[in-house]
Amino acid sequence: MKPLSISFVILLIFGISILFMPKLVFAESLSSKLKGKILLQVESKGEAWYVSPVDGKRYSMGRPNDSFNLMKKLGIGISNSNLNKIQIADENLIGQDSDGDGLSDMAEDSIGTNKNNKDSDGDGYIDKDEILNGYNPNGAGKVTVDINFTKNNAGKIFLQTEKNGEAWYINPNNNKRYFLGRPNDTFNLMRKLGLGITNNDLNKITESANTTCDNYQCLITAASVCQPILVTISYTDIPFPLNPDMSASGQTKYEIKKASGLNDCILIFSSPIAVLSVSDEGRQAALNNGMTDNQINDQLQTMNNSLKSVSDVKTTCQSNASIISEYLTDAKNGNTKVEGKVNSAGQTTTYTTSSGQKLACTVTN
Ligand SMILES: [Ca+2]
Ligand SMILES: [Ca+2]
Ligand SMILES: [Ca+2]
Repeated sequence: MKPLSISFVILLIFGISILFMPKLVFAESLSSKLKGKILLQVESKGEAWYVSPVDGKRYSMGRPNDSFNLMKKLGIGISNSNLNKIQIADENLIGQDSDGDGLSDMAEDSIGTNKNNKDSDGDGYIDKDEILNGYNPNGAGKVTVDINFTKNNAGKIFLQTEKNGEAWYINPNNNKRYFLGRPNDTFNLMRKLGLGITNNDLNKITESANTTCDNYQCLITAASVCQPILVTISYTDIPFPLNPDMSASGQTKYEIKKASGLNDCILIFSSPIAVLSVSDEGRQAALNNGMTDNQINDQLQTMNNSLKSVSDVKTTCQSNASIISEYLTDAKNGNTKVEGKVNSAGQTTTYTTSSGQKLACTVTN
């Protein structure tokens, strides 16, 4: 057969890319159109999603506490002077209200008005009326709303770094900021502001790994259906095999991702980040042997530095969800078996699960 000419190959690649382009462009425009919005999965049980304006990915809102934590996690720090450029919405301002001006104590702490005085600046207009009508509740005149600043930040969640990290959501539909006071307020607000979306359209937006899980059980549950998730599992006081007076604490990060094809699920885990410590008895024994406290600390430091240098090596395993979840169950029970030997470069390790399934894992960095 005659070899294909380079120009023909380029033409072919170009032709193929044209074929796929409309779909890709559409998916991207849908995601960018929905940036910063809350979506409700109407064909399902009404699950709520937030499309981050930062990365364009969708984040599951979960239950009230999950959604509140998610907002805090995705929130971006902002100064009070910048936050004040955005009009406040009449939402989530109720709650315990010591002075009865219609603004909760929590909201007043955040906004900076006096929670024990209906009319903080004594001009005859109560705090809430001033705020909702664009007047400064703490002094004369109006508050200058900066609509360009607001639009540039539409859909974001801001955290007040100069206060106590209170969260505000900038609603792209009306360019107002919504106070995310208590976990239930956040959840109810998100449901109220949410737009219905079909499963088909929702699937065009990349799902972000969920990060609200921190134990093997929820990792295994997610893995069993290949639900994307990021999990950090911490451990403490694990005996150190080389020295009974020492113990290790630290964490391991796991990630589950979807892939296409037969082996359609990916597990990525990083080598544990471990920190060694010495027991009081161990320290006393070393002191009795003539070591000084400084020498003990230096030795610990040296050991921890060398541990640090091997941490964060990532291993990637691609298989089906049931094998991955079985492997994780074995790992949880301290029951993982390595099959045969690792390959010559030490890059691939094959594990055998308790039911005899094989899982090949590759070092990826
Ligand atoms: Ca009040
Ligand atoms: Ca007040
Ligand atoms: Ca006033």
